[in-house]
Amino acid sequence: MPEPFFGHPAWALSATAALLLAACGGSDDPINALPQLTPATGAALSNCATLASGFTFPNATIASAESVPAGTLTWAGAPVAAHCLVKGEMFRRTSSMDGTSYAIMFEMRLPQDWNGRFFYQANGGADGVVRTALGGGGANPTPALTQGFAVISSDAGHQGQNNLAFGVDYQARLDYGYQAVAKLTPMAKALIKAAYGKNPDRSYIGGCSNGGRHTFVAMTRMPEEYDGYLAGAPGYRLPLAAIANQFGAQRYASVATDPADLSTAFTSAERAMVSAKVVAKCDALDGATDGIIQDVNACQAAFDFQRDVPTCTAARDGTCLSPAQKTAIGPIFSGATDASGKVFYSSFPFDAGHDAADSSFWEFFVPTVIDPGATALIWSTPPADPATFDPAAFALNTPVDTMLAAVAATNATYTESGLTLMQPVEPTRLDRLRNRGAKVMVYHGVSDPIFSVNDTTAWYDGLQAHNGGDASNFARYYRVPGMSHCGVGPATDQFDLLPKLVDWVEKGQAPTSVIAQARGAGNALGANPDVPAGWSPTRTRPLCPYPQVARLKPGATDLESADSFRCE
Ligand SMILES: [Ca+2]
Repeated sequence: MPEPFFGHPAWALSATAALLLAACGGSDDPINALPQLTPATGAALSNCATLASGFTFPNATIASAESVPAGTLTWAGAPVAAHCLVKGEMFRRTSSMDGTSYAIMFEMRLPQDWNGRFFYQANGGADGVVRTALGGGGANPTPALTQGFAVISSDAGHQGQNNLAFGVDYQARLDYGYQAVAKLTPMAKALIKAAYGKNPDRSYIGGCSNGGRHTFVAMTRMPEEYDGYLAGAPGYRLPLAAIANQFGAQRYASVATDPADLSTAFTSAERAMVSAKVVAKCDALDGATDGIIQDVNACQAAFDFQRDVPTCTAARDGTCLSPAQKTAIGPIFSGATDASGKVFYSSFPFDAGHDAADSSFWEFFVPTVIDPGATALIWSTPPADPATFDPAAFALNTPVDTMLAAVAATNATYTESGLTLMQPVEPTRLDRLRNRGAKVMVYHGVSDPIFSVNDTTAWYDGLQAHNGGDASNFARYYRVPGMSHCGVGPATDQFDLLPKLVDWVEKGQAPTSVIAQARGAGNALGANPDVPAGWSPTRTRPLCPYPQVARLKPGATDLESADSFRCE
């Protein structure tokens, strides 16, 4: 069973987890030319079993190393290539704070036919699970392992997907925040050298959601360790996003007809109705009436939530929103605010995917079950007591200013705040990474209900500004209209940016548009339930490097093909 959205299920409880330019920049300009890194060259694995006993690294213990024949695992119905599976752990210890035994558990999958590259699979959610080290990512048709990468995956230093109580242990907080990646990276490179006789020629890190956050953190804390950074839906300000989501829960609670079910505040039918109104207003702005809103910015200017969504004059019936609903829900889109009225996280754009298959999970379940535990147990100083913690009561009754203060606080024990240990350090200042020839690619779904694409756009705008108005010679950013969190939504959500990133890093071939495909009926990775019935199941679209927008070519008529569109 593949894990098609590994940014996704880690946040999810198991029951719901099943859901989930083109300016060439400085390269033509000798004054501003960036160094060109050399391509990786492959090698063959000499021996697998000896890695169990023959490899040593400080603070690391190898538990097992065993050969995995081709086809033992499959991805999208295709066999995963023969490889060596190494399992181990680093920094085993017993916490003096909660008495728990902690370690950074990991697995590495080392392909028999190696391409000379290392891929750090940064996982989603609150980590806590060693997910299969395939380097799948999003709805990627070919996992990194099958592409020939040596791949590592870890639990980031604590066990239990739904166990947020690890946050009481300060070291476990730090490992989750940024230290697990820093500790595992040199070990992984050394293990690769032991397996193949040389270090990886090129190293990459990527993931979606919290995996995108790990990637952003590595961009700023480890600019020398990785040559390519591939971040999806980066929750790079995860604590603020989680508090914003609890702000949303408080607003929803004010209009929920069933206090035990926040989705009664903004039902599936109502969310679909809002998206239909957005589509009616914005779809054609890109030249194609095709259910996809490519011109995100023009849409935000054209669509007015208060004006363009019908206001109920009688009982709610799914075709309108009551005045009280509009009052409650409007600020969730315009951006959660603190007591002073300041937006502390981000606005969310209006788009076609507000009723995506995962939207109810993120909007109504996560903010009362997962966000509060993360806020109070992992990021707050001091943490709440896990034994008596009531997530829903915390989320619905705690003023957001209290939460914001707690995640920014420190004391003698928790000497780094939740914000500090989770967030990248000055993420718009990537000079060290840039100047050594490393590259960055980022993607984000416009309908993402948990981490706002607008927050990522604000990051990229800041990066552009820091680089004289154009960062495209080392960092490119792709918005995916209609896509929800790391996948699904009425979108072309299947694409593979990793080979594009490799070509950029190692050959200097900067990516332009990237072809994405819908996962309609019959897709090998499983159908996306949000693909509209009127679409070809294999509809394609170009993803355009921001700020470009895909527009219908003059005279083009085939709305199912990327060939009909161009990035402008
Ligand atoms: Ca359109």
